[in-house]
Amino acid sequence: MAGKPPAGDPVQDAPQVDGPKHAAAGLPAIGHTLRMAQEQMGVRRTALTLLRVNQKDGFDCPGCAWPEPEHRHKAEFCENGAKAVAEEATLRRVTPDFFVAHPVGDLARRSGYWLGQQGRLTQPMYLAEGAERYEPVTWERAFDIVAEELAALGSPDESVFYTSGRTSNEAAFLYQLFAREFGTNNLPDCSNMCHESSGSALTETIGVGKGSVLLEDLYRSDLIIVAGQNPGTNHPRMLSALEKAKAGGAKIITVNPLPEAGMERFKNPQTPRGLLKGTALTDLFLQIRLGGDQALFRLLNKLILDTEGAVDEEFVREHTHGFEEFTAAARAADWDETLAATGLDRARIEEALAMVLASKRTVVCWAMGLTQHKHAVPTIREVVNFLLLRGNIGRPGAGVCPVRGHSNVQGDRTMGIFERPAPAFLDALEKEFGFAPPREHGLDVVRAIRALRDGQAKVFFAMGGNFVSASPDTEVTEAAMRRARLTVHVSTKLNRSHTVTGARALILPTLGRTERDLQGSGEQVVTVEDSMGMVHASRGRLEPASPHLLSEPAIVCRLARRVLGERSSTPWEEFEKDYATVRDRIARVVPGFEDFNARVAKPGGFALPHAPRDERRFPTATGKANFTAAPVEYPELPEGRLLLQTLRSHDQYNTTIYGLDDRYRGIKNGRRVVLVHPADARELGGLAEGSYVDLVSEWADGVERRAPGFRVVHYPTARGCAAAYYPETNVLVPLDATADTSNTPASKSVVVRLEQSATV
Ligand SMILES: Nc1nc2c(c(=O)[nH]1)N[C@H]1C(S)=C(S)[C@@H](COP(=O)(O)OP(=O)(O)OC[C@H]3O[C@@H](n4cnc5c(=O)[nH]c(N)nc54)[C@H](O)[C@@H]3O)O[C@H]1N2
Ligand SMILES: Nc1nc2c(c(=O)[nH]1)N[C@H]1C(S)=C(S)[C@@H](COP(=O)(O)OP(=O)(O)OC[C@H]3O[C@@H](n4cnc5c(=O)[nH]c(N)nc54)[C@H](O)[C@@H]3O)O[C@H]1N2
Ligand SMILES: [Mo]
Repeated sequence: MAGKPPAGDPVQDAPQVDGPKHAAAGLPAIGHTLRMAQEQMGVRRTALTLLRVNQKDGFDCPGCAWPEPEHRHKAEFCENGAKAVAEEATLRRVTPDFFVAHPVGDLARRSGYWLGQQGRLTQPMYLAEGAERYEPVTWERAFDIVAEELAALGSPDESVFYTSGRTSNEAAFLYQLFAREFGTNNLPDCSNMCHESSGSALTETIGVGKGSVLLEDLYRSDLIIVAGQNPGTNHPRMLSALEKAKAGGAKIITVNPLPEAGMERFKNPQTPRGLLKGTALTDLFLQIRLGGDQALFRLLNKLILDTEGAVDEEFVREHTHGFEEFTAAARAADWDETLAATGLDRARIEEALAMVLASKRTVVCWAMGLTQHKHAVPTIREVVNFLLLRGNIGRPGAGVCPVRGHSNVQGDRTMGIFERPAPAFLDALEKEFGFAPPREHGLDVVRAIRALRDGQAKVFFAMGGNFVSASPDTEVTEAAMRRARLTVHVSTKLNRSHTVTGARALILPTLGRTERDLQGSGEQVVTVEDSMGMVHASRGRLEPASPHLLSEPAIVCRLARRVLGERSSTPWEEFEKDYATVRDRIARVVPGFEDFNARVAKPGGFALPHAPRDERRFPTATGKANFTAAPVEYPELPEGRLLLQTLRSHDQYNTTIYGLDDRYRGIKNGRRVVLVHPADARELGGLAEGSYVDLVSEWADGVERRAPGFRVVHYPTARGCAAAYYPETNVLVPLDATADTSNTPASKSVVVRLEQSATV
């Protein structure tokens, strides 16, 4: 079965494998960073740019949403942050000539990696109906085209306004304001595919859909549980925080189907010890089956209830609701069922329990490993039950810590990017801007795809991101996009969404975080909110990639003026000229932003209020923290099948591919790999290491979804659980396979069979 990867992809994908590593960062990370950064930016720009990341007068790292430590006298080294910066600050350019050489049909055959490597977009480009090539267009003409298509709609609800989480608070606030003045709540965002499950579960149980810990809490905790997260790759700076917590005496339990190098040992490149030996981070590794977390936490909860004196009774009495019903459900938890659901052994769970009982201050951190399952919301609710039982919310050193992805995804939601806005938010908008915002709920990502597919939505506008590649069920999503009248992307770099278009399409090139943003009133700063609710300023310094770029706020303001005209009394021109005037409005509309301009001018910014954390007040329907009692669920695995999780390699940022290596997992020079436990490989008919298979997903609708030509890699994953990279595998995730309540695609548990590959 040996062979080569499928033909047709211009990027040579020929994976080589040398086994998982057991430590992250260290000297190799510095070497890799400098090499990648210098390839994109040259030596001088690399030095100048990387020194400004996350400094008090610099720009916010466009990488992840992990917060900055308070004393940032020197740049905290982060390999993947540096790659994100280099990707944006690259000296490569996509000019109009490029589009002459590459008709859109040619671009559609290129890999995402190749598209991204072409460099920064430099001019607005237009693909006319029936045309084969994008052509340069003026900004005025581009806004006219959008206005024309919006005016032709039967209702504002036939338009969709997507947001990816890099957009600043100012741009996001203006964008949602424009969409709502236009008349729709169709504001899906990447959050719908990301932490929506966390938001749903937390809002219901503690009344605030955000994490309840600050960095100091991590440092003070006794026990940190990291479940369903790979910080060594996706939140590298979190490893320094975990190291510091350990130095203060904290223990760490890691819950993951994969042994991830970063959680094993962290070699902090900023300390001499780190460079040599590093710090072992994980004290106890629970190698769980995909989707087994709810069962695990449910059993731990039963065991806590069964232990004399383990429940914080005063907290439960004073601050919670639903304890009786929860207790009844938890007492029914069963060892055998839990062992089957989790694949763990009894001794490990007992060890975990001992650590839980020994801890007075426990934090649970999680990311996509918990949020992207059918039962993600009840799983996260069970984590909340677990913390509530021992009073671990609203106490220093303890709490919930959903670790966000995109650098401002949390802020965008705070600014009103949400298809189901709270009535109080709409009331505040109405009062401030004097128009009646639409009250009906809008479309999330999955519903927007259905609406486009069914011809109910006709204009798709994206503020950043790569909707076509990030969304599930690639073939369905692409066909949906092609049915649109107009697709518009505000982007920094070329990606697949520019090549799979509606009848007409626009690419609107914009400034990145690293770049100077000069407007009528002078140089502008923007603001962002990190994963822990800290708001701070970001100021870019680099010369923009091209003189034709507009900032995201400018694009929204000009579009709003063109589309809304006399209908709107909002001072769009003034907003574009001076973002401080936008912040004045945010201060009046969004709670917690009072005196915004003055507070954000202080180095380090400010913390948004969080009632459960600050005052043990729970703004839920019951006025208390809610215990919940859902039935335990876990994925079923039919004979001869595997559960596939779709995850990130070390060399990518979502759909942006930086390179073809996944260093910590020992994979080089290729992405079409599937990680399979050697015993599963044997049982599935002897899938040899290095053989090639097609991944075929099986779903209730009977449609065959196939991703061809993946190299089998024998890997120490949990039994029955395979792993392969996203977005190559999004073709396998059925559009209707989503989490209950949050509607997030269940991209971490896809039932697949492996077939010998016919394409190689
Ligand atoms: N360099 C880099 N940084 C990034 C990103 C990037 O692509 N590249 N993306 C950003 C974004 S938007 C996000 S949302 C975050 C994503 O950050 P992560 O959530 O860390 O990203 P994934 O690669 O999806 O990894 C999921 C992890 O959960 C584990 N896992 C999967 N299923 C289960 C399960 O059922 N139970 C348990 N316990 N574990 C499970 C996987 O083995 C893996 O370790 O990172 C952000 N930061
Ligand atoms: N199968 C599977 N699917 C997934 C996931 C998974 O784990 N598995 N993860 C999901 C998650 S967690 C997320 S968050 C989504 C990500 O979904 P998106 O956020 O839509 O995707 P990205 O790949 O982050 O978007 C990259 C593009 O953003 C543009 N961009 C970069 N910076 C800027 C900027 O400053 N301004 C503007 N306007 N544009 C910019 C560039 O053009 C770049 O090509 O994918 C989801 N899809
Ligand atoms: Mo995300």
